[in-house]
Amino acid sequence: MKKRNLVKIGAIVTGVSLAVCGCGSAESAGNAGQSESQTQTAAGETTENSNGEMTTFTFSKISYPSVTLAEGQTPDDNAVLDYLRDNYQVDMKLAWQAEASEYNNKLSLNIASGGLPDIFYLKGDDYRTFVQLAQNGMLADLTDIYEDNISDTIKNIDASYGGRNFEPVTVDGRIMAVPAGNLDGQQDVLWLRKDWLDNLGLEVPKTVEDLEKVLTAFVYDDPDGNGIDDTIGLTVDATKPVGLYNHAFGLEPIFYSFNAYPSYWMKNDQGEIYYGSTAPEMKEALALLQDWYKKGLIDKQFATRIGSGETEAVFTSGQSGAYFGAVHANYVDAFTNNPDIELIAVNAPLDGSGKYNYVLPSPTASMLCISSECSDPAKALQIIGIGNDLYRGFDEKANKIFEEAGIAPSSNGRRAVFPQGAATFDYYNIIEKLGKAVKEQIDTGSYTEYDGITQYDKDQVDLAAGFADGSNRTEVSWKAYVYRYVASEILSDPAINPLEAAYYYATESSASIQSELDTLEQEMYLSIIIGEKDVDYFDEFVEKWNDIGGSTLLEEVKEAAK
Ligand SMILES: [Ca+2]
Repeated sequence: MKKRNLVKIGAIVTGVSLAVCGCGSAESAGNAGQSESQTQTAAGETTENSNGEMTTFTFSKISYPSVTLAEGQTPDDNAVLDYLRDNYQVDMKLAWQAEASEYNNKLSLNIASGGLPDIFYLKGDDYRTFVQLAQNGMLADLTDIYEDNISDTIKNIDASYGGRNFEPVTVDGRIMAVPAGNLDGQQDVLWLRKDWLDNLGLEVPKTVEDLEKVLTAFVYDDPDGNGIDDTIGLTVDATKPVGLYNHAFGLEPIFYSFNAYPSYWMKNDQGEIYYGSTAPEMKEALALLQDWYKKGLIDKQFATRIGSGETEAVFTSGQSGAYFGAVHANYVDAFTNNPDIELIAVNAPLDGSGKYNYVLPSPTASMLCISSECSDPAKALQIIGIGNDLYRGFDEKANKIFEEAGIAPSSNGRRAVFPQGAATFDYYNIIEKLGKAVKEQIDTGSYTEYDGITQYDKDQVDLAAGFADGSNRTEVSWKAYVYRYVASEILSDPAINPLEAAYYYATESSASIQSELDTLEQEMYLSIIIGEKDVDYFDEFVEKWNDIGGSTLLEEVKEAAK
């Protein structure tokens, strides 16, 4: 193992701050206009080594055991790898793969035994490992080669993040990985049965009080009109009542409407970092939820529904009228069970000043790292860009070959055989962007193609439009319609107020303390909401949280975020 001087975490964060303020190299890396004459990396154009020789890169990726591959296609021998070899003189050899749940462990073992693959995937939740690899000189420094070698597609995508995606991969001022950013537009929204609102003559709720009225009517006024007292208000996930960004069946938006930001490291008006779940604002939201539960507005059985799919079934079976989830969190079973179902997505409840608050996601979902032992990091960057263009379907010739080989156009079908696997690159605001195209198509009969639009995006427009005009009423087209038309539209609502957390990553003690803290916290939510404990138990929770390691984490986060 090559070792450089160990850089202290403070130094890393200095690099991070540089990227944030735009004075670091991240800014120029995100600027597509600065590309100089470079090896053309757009798919479909052959690049050759100056010596015409084959380059070999080993790689590791997530595996997809649930995907059935066509005969003759395996993760380490398939039409994609053949295409890369034949057209780009790169022999991609699968060093190892592991299921998502096992990937971090396998990577740790790989690091311990030495010999990292040339190109390897690293999950966003394994950020500490990335920092340690970068500090120990085990990653190729991409700072000076990124701009000239990454594809134009990824450059354009980078630009959409305004440098945000480079923040975590910039260590000590140097770019140490290719970031695959987390998309905006996946925050929780309120999903409601529009047909129930209409049946009862109710208005779309805006405030907490409005929502309480709607839930009360959903429970007590027979919204499904069958004369039986058989409906449920809000569906909640008992295994995790409160989660982070893009968490279905949680209660996050209720807390956000009280300006409480559970599970995030936030900064107060005095510039001090605190843990959102321990802030005094939490109590008001907890008191409200306890009251709602007592009044029967939250599913009375929710605490017992801990089996797989049980919570979702409460909504899809037609019993419940409301839940929180991202714009994509709609479930085809709801349509299968009731083809007449009508849903709407709403930015509610609003806070006291009319804002719909949410906390932005961690800037990086995952990354592709290049080992410092890699023989040609510049070429590795090129192949990452080429792989992405192929993955996104920008090369007609390749598409035909992949289709003939039976490589599914679906995400997981592709991820199973593409070397980049789960690392996907897309525009920061792609969900809103695609939603606008779908709206334009449905409202006017045509739409303007945006730069970098993929076949998948075009298919979504067609599916949603097909559902809207009645020519294609299937589960798949219903899903596209509800997600891309009904829900995505509210992402442009001016009431939306995205907030940045003060810090998104694990620190030194996270591995040993975090899970115990999380359990304590989730139990607190459950016991207070169902009234097993008084709201004042919250104060006891805060004390306990600090005692069993929360205060240590807070100090580490304050240090890391300096
Ligand atoms: Ca009923």
